[in-house]
Amino acid sequence: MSNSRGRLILIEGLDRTGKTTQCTLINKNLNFDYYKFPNRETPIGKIINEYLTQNMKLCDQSIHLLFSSNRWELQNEIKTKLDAGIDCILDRYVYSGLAYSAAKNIKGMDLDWCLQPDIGLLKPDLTIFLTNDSFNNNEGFGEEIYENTKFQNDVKNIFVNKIFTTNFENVDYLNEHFKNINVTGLNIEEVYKVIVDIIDNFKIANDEYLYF
Ligand code: FDM
Ligand code: MG
Repeated sequence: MSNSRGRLILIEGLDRTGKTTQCTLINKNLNFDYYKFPNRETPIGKIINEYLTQNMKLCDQSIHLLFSSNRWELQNEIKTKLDAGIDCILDRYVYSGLAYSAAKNIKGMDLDWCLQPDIGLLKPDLTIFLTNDSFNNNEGFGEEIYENTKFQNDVKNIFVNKIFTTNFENVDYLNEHFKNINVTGLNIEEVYKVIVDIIDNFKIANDEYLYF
C-alpha cells in the first residue's frame, strides 16, 4: 500500500554538523520542501534573530516560548504540504528547543517544562540526529549568543544523555523513527550518501500523523 501524505523528516543536531548543507541538498535533489527553524523572517522570528545576535535581551522563559511559537506559526503550512503529498525536511525543530533551553540549567526549566508549549505539534516521521566527536570551533563561530564551546558541550550532553534516551523519548520512536549519524571524519558527500540511503528506505506505516 502506498501512502498519500508526504513524509515529515527532521535533521537535528549539534551546531556545525552540516544540517543546513544537508537539508539544502535534500530540498534540491529529492524534492522536499525545506523548513529551517528558527525561521528568522516571520514577526516572531525577527525577535528571535535580535536575541540570537545579541541585540535584544529576553528572559530564558520568554525566548523559549518564542522558539515554540515560531514552530506553531508554520504548522498549518507544513501540514497543508504534507496533506498534499509533499515531503518536508525540517532543519532543527522541537528537540533543539528542548536541548538549548535545558542546557541553560535554569531552575524550573526542565525538559518536561520545556516540552509543554510544543505539545500538539506534528512529530517527525523520522528524526536524523547528526553528532560529532569533538566540537569544531571554526570560522564565523562565536558571534551568536549560544556559540561558545562550553555551552555547545552542555547542549550535546542534553541531546545524547537526556533527550534521545528511553528516559525521555519513547522506545518505539527511538527504534522505528530515529537514526543517529556520527559525521566525524566524513565529508559532505559521504554524509549525504548515508542520509539519502536512510530516506530512500524510510516508508511511513500509514497516513496517520504523529504528534508531540
Ligand atoms: N535554537 C533553535 C533554540 O535555542 N531553540 C529552538 O527551538 C531552535 C529551533 O537557535 F543555537 C537555537 C539553536 C541555535 C540557534 O539556530 C540558531 P541556527 O540553526 O544556527 O540558525
Ligand atoms: Mg547557528
